[in-house]
Amino acid sequence: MTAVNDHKPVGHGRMLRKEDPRFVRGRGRYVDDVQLPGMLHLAILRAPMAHARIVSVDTSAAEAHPKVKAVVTGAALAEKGLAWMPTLSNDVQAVLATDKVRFQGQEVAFVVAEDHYSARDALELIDVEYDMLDPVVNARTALAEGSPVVRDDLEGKTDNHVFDWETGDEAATEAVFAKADVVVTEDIVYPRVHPAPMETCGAVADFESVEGRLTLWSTTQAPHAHRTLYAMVAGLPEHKIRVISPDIGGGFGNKVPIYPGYVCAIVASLVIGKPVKWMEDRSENLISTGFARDYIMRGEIAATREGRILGIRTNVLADHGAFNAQAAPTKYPAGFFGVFTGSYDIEAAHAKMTAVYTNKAPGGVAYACSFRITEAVYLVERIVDCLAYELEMDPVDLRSKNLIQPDQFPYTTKTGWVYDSGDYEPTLREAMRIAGYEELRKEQADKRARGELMGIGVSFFTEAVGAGPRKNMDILGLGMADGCELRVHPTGKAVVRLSVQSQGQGHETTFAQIVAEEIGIPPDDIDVVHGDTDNTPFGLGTYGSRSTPVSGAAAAVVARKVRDKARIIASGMLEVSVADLEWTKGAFSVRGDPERSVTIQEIALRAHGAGDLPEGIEGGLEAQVCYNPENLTYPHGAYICVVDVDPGTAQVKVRRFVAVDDCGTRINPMIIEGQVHGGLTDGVGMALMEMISFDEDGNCLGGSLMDYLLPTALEVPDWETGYTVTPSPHHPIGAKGVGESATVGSPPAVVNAVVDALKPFGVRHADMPLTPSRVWDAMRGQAGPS
Ligand code: MCN
Ligand code: CUN
Repeated sequence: MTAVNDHKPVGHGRMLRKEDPRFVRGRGRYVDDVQLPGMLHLAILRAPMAHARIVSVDTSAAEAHPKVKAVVTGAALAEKGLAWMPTLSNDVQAVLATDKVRFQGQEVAFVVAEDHYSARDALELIDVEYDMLDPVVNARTALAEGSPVVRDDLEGKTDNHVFDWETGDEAATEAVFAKADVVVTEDIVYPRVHPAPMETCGAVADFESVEGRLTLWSTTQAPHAHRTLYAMVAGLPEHKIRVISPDIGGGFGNKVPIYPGYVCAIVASLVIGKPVKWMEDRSENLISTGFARDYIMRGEIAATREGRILGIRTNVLADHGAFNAQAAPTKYPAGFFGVFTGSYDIEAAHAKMTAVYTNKAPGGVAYACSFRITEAVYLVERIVDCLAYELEMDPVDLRSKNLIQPDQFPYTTKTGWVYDSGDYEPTLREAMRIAGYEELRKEQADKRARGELMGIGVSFFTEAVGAGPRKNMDILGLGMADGCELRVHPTGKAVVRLSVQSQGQGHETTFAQIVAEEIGIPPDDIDVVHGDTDNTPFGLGTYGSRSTPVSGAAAAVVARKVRDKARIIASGMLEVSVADLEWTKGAFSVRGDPERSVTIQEIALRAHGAGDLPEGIEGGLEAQVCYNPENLTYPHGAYICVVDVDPGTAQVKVRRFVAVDDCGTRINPMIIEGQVHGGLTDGVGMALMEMISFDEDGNCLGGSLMDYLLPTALEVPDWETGYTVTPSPHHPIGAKGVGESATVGSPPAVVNAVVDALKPFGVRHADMPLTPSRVWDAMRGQAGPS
């Protein structure tokens, strides 16, 4: 793939990642690489069952272990008022269980020892007596009469209800359904999955008791928000807390919440007065930290016989696990699920949701989800295919007929979302062109005639990324805006400080490119500082693909501010008025006399040097902003997947995958491509392999990477990518986010392809993950509820 701006000396373009030399040489510095003098190690005892009352905890044998420094139980934390912490969704979650355990893997006690192995060994010496309780495992029966109550800690709670939520117009939707020629209903499950980043979660807490300073290295996607929450919970003054998020080995949403382990490490360091490290292992990560999805959806679509979509409605049962710890803007209990009307211009829509507590790990909204848009896109893209099936229409034609048209933007959906910009049809056509769609359909027809199972799946998605604006988006009262600071040194090198934090997205490169484009200093001369609350401005962090839409905008705006100041200084240096200056990348020159010019580097030196500056101009060349976005940005994409299904083994092979993404102005095409490749791999994983499942006692069956299957290069094809560019009208450089697009858009394309392959068997829907056994059952008409 080539792009016009691929090889620019400064600014946007395909540029190798500045951070990679460090990573490929093993010089990344992750939380587990932090070693401090006298550091102790913390290990957590976890509940072996899903639901039980704690009768007693005997820690005496563990305390007697020669290398153990402390053993802490929920009861001990309760004495200090630290046994419970707030979640990101205004619920509370046990730091360590006091009354009962509510999911398998829940934190019950912790040990601090001189080394990691002794801490782990001592866990075995803790004797907990449990009184087993019936667990709530199936969300479908969680609200049934007589169901055990998971959250009896909440005052007056007598059932497992978390919240009800509704959007759209019920009556108007009912009316279009009543007049429709065709109504299609399908039950669609998006199973519980896990982000499973390569690096698990962990922290090193170092409390310095004389100055009362706490330094916390932690695997967090949102260091500033975490610091504020620690200040609010632990009562430490915020200016004495420093949260450092060093190199992060993948987040994918897993590292947005605050986990009990972080709090345990902080408490241990506060109490013992030494640095304490906690790193969870793989199983702990999979069974206890932020899960994703777990939506049981009934989708309904109404249309005319000609394939004009009139309305979409859905009823969702959301499994939130034992604590409502989902990360979503406070006013959005269902995240951004409201965009379930997708990319289509329809007459009415309505959604209803009920969320329930179950005896499963808490979390929700993780795994490249854009705050539940993954679920919404899966629902609409699956139900549209069900409609195509019933109408016997080509899924591309059906979509094409209903896409929002370019002149309708900004487009307000029937659930109140304002899509900023889009030009959908060319994106769909580009995907069809790359795929050779017509030929693929011919090939499929030939193969079907021979009894071979080939499927072609299409999805078209619109994403909503870049939360705020702060007036309607906040997390626990913290408005979703981002700060940025830019300082140009006397020699013309610069440092830009961000409030977002990269987990692998390449921010050290792309943010340097954004600034380079605006002020003409080469990206290699711009250092990007992030992930350290002491050295960066406040902001809400990296998730919901908000770094480019929010912080990227902040970086462009701050660079323009610096450039404005540079222009004034240049006017003094060239002795002309500001209006007579022209900006060509990297220098100001006199209009009509280009020989007379000063470079940004020369201006930087003058800004710091001897000699006069124009009146009213302070020395130095730096600026600071806090950017509050006007709206979300709405990237879109068209994906086409081709699969072959082995009729003998029901094995699915993804043969081809074409992804055409539109994320507005493209800052670094190589990085975008990498983001898309990763997201497509995630999508194939979820569609075919990944699921966190439980047995009827609530035991987690996916606690290792032997059971929780992740895709590798062997399971995925060579990705075929393309792009279109529809800039965001409200973003200073027209860029939209892209980090989650492919994870959001690809699962329906894969599932639609598999279902298409199974058309000869009369299959209209089958639930993810489409493992051979599920495909086999579907072929035999036995697909039961998942
Ligand atoms: N980019 C670009 N041009 C655009 C848009 C983005 O060049 N028009 C670049 C950005 O500059 C950035 C990258 O693409 O380097 C992703 O940008 P963006 O879409 O703004 O997303 P974020 O940086 O906010 O990353 C978050 C997003 C999320 S929410 C998840 S989940 C996810 C994802 O990123 N987690 C990831 N991609 C990941 N990639 C890696 N390697 N690791 C993760 O944990
Ligand atoms: Cu929802 S996963 Mo990303 O927003 O960190």
